[in-house]
Amino acid sequence: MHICRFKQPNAEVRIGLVLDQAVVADLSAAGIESLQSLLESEDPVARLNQVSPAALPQYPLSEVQLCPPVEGQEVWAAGVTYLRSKHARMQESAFSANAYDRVYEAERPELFFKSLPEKVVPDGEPVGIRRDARWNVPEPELALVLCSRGRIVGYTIGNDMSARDIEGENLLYLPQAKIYHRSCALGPWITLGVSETTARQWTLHLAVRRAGSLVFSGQTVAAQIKRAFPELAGFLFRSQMFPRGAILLTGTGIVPPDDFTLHEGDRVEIAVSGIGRLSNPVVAV
Ligand code: DO4
Ligand code: MG
Repeated sequence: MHICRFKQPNAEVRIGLVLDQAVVADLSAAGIESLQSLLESEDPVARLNQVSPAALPQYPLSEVQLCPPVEGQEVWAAGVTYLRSKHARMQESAFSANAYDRVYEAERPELFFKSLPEKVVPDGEPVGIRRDARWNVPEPELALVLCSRGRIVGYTIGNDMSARDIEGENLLYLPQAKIYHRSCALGPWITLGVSETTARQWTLHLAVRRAGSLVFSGQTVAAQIKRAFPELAGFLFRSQMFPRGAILLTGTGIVPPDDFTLHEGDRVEIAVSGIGRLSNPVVAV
């Protein structure tokens, strides 16, 4: 079951149920006016099962604009959760190699703030590469959708855009490497009613196209994430409040070679088998 935020030209944002990845049914006609009211309910899937999509106004997805699948949620990210990411980071930075090694093994995960909700880039809109960085990469990540009680209520696709030269120069530069204009994309929608066991079987696939040609592709499976999802969510909610819920990216396991950097005009496509595809062009910011 996929739910989205969408807009028609000159209209308000609505919540939609995505049918066959082709049509969106407007849930406002069923009294569902916000993501938060749905995601905070005791059982969002049961609530949606009471709705008859045939009775709702429906629009082809190609005729609506998808909005980021967040309302008031802060976006956070976990790092160094895949062995691949630990190895890549240790190579990237002699300065910080020890820190990456330690955090992969430690009880406490690496968690960092990624984006305010209003800054999130939706499917189709440009993600940014920093003009003051030489080495810019996408990070395709499975994202947990958490309600205010810290429960995992759904999944979406995240792109944790990163400036790896800035990150590698000094760990204290991490916020500049990770948090800048257009550095976080989420979408295209939220997938509900899936267990962790099922989500861990999903494959993540990254393709980067330049002038129509494929310049990088890679894939991984969510089962490679070292930590259980409730463990990551549990640490995020320790001594912290998220009254509007939160999104938590679970880290990257697809790392392009060290001589690869994104260019303005590239297109980044991230497909997660159980969710769909998040596709964004790249602009310099
Ligand atoms: O500190 C490095 C960030 C790591 C990260 O974002 C990832 O592994 O996905
Ligand atoms: Mg990341």
